[in-house]
Amino acid sequence: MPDDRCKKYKEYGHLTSNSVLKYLHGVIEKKKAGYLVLIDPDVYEIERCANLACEIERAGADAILLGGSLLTKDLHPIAEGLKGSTNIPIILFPGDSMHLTPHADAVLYMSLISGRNPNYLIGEQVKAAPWIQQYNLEPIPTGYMLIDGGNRTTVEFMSGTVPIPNNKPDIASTHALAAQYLGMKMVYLEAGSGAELPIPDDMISMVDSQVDIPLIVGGGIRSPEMAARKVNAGANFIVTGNILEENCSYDFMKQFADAIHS
Ligand code: 1GP
Repeated sequence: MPDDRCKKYKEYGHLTSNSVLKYLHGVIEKKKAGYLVLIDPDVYEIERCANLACEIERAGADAILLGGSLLTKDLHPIAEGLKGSTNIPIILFPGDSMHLTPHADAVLYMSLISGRNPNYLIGEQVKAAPWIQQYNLEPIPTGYMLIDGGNRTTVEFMSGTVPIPNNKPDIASTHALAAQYLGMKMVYLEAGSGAELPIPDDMISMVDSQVDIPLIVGGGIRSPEMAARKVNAGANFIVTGNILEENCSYDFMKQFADAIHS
């Protein structure tokens, strides 16, 4: 059963426009930076989704990202459970073109621009396009960049791409600039879920200085203090996934939200 306390959050009507991208820009304007909680559908039980979404919203997160590199469960009921109990956007974060559901508001329409695998540059996007249209999802064109996080991650293995070395901020920033010139609306600097090393601050700063589009940073962010440092370096959105799988308490999520928003 969903937590009753969520009803009051429904009434706030955070989504005043139909555009999730506009909403995300509004978050940056109002709060400087936003907090995105990543839910890996393979990790959470369906029964927990309603309460979990409610807790994430109450804790102050700005949106829920739903997805992962690998999907072994039925995404539809999980997304439906989350969406039915929160008023913050559910944004799909798909590992490939099969990871889509109509029970979401938007999808990060990503091209893995750090790699040279045509399937993740354009192949999966072509396969996904008719389903995004049919499901009436808002696509948010995103330049997705994998950066070496010190260990091999699922996304590296599944995509068959080589990450950008984490001591090469110039390579990252030129990729981000290319993403902006190609018309992408966001850049995602990804160290990989469970990365030993998060995206370095100097890389975030250099990318931030090069592009005007919002910068999402995720992978290996384990503490509110670390999240705040990434915001100070120039991140517009912080993603946490793994660490909440170990401790998804309201208090811990709130600490992240507060650190990111302040
Ligand atoms: C992974 O960036 C996200 O795609 C989040 O990473 O699970 O390490 O927080 P973590």
